[in-house]
Amino acid sequence: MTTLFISDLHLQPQKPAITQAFLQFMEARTHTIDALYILGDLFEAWIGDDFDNDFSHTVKSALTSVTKRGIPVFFIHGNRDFLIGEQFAAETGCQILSDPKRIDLYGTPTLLMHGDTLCTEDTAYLKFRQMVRNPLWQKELLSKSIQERLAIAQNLREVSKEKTGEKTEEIMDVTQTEVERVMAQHQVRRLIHGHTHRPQRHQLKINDAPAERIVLGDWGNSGWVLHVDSSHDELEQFKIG
Ligand code: LP5
Ligand code: MN
Repeated sequence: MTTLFISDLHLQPQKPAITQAFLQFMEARTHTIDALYILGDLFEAWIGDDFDNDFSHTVKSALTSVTKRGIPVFFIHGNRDFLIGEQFAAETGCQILSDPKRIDLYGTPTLLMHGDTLCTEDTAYLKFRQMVRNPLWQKELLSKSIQERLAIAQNLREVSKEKTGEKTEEIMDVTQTEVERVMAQHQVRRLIHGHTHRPQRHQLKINDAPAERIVLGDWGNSGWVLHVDSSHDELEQFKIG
């Protein structure tokens, strides 16, 4: 059987074709798999599990229908949906994993990450990340009203757009030495992550042995899914819309 990996769908009510592609993916592609891993940024923005609307309900139902069939769905937080919490997990049956997470994938130790922490030259972002991943900051934010949280999220997006416009592409990509450090630390020869929206399979060496970094793509005009089984793997791009 196969294990599937997706990330960076950035689901949002304003982009119904991508939501539709996700719903279809969940219905058509998850019947004969061992597990589905979602490596972050499933949502464009998530302001708390207590914010429910038709859109979030639809996405959650699609997840629930898969987990109810006994297919494990694992989730790693992204920088847009780090507020997904225990309530979401309980409602959908998804299991939230730490970042990084080392798994045994058909006998091959594999490291899973969202990918943002690999961008060590983006020091402004990492400082911001440290703030928003602090449980005390999150608790305080989650105690605010939905209206306030929506306004803060919108404000953060505007600041982020402005700041990313000022950063170079190199700063916003992974740092090779950090990739090698993390892979060596966790003793893996395979790393799978998203975040950078630069789908690619990179061959590298860890302690002189061949290794691979597989970068998942974001969903837009096309979607990306990595299939891994015991004998082969494929990073597939498919058309949306
Ligand atoms: O997201 P993307 O790809 O555009 O850019 C990311 C980094 N930006 C972010 C910020 C998010 O986009 C913000 C949206 C979050 C939505 C959910 C939030 C819910 C919480 C609030 C409601 C309860 O992750 C960007 C990286 C880029 O990836 C590439 O890796 O560079 O990093 C930044 O832009 C960060 C800036 O450099 C620093 C921003 C400092 C902002 C300080 C404002 C403090 C206001 C506090 C308000 C409470
Ligand atoms: Mn991201």
